[in-house]
Amino acid sequence: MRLQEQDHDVFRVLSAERRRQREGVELIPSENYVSEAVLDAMGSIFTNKYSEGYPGRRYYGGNENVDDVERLAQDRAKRLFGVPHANVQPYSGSPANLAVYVATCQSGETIMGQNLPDGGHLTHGWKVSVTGTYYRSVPYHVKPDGYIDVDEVGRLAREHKPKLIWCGATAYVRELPFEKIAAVADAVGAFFAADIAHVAGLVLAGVHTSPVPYAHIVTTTTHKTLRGPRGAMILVTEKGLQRDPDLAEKIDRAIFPGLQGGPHDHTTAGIAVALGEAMQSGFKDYGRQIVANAKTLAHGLIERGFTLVTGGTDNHMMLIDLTPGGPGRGVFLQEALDRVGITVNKNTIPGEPSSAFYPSGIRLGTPAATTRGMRQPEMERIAAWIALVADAIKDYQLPTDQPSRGAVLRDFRRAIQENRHLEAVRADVREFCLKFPVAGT
Ligand code: DSN
Repeated sequence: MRLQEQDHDVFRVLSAERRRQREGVELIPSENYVSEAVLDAMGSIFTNKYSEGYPGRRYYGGNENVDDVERLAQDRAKRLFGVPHANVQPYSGSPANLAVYVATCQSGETIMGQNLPDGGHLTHGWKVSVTGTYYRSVPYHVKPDGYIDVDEVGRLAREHKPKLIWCGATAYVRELPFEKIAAVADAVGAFFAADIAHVAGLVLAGVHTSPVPYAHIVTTTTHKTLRGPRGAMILVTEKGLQRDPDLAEKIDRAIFPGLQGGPHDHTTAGIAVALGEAMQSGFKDYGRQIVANAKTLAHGLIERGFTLVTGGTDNHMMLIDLTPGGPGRGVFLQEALDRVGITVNKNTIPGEPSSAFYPSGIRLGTPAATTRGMRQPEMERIAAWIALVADAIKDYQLPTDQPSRGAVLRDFRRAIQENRHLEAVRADVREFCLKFPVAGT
């Protein structure tokens, strides 16, 4: 029996999500829309199988087809990125990154990564992640201009002698300085891991530097600019194998049996399909268009009076700094944009004056909109809508005393529901979006 007949409750929610994706503009820079082919693989019977181990070395029978699909994914990853080893089993980015620690460090040893409020990722040593509690984390920062402070990376590395240094970010709008940070890591004898979760698709399209010549290990999720299913990969480079000939084996053992059990074979199949898509010549055009769209959107926002961290973007993403209107206002703009069908996320900005829950920035980007076929003229329209929405809520301020925040937010939520201008924008956004179909919706 199909879902529609069997389970009305789940089907109803799924239908609502289809409508949300179809009728709204997705600007969260870590999200994307997969193809029908990736959806087919993800929804396939590969989900029925257990296959602990690796191709040819499994702990269960009946894995001849899983072996083939996993080898396909590995081979495509190796060819695309130009690396000798790929592990495609991590359930997602966080376990992939954790495996890098397990393979290279002992608990309590020193590691370095970009500070989370400065755009870094939780798993690069932030204090509430196990990567910041099981290891001694020494974070590095961005400079007042928003660019990574490479001099500080060098200073801290010489002082603290880390075992592992990360370069990669979750909210960084400029080219990642792989070569410079690799030089620091090499000088102090640290492993250098590049986390390219956000920019993997841009690397393949040739619009972002590849870390492969510089890093020992590269991790990436597969669902962002790479446009595959939710999953991750760990790549070991030639440089990594020169540093430690057992590094690939250590990474594989860290994933299984170190951290995970059976791989999600339907996801592996989806990753293989997405990597096949990334091998097509059109993928380079896609990557170039993501960046062209981001630059147009950034320009359109700046023209309308917004302040952007670093003053623009080199990649797929931008960060609006809302502090000129008051600290902690990200929540208002995120929710007001949600109201009109434009999805973004509130985010800390470097030097955040408020908090992670009530941050002062908005993070937005173009990978998903670009997949839909939106181009520069559409980015102009989106910038105009964002400005209109921001103007409609400009008088809302986050109270500094926490107890009054609930009341202000309740008033705000009621007001944006009742606002007729926002209702009109919602209708325009819906009509606009229906011209750009989304696979699976
Ligand atoms: N939280 C993800 C992102 O949105 O960038 C990264 O883990």
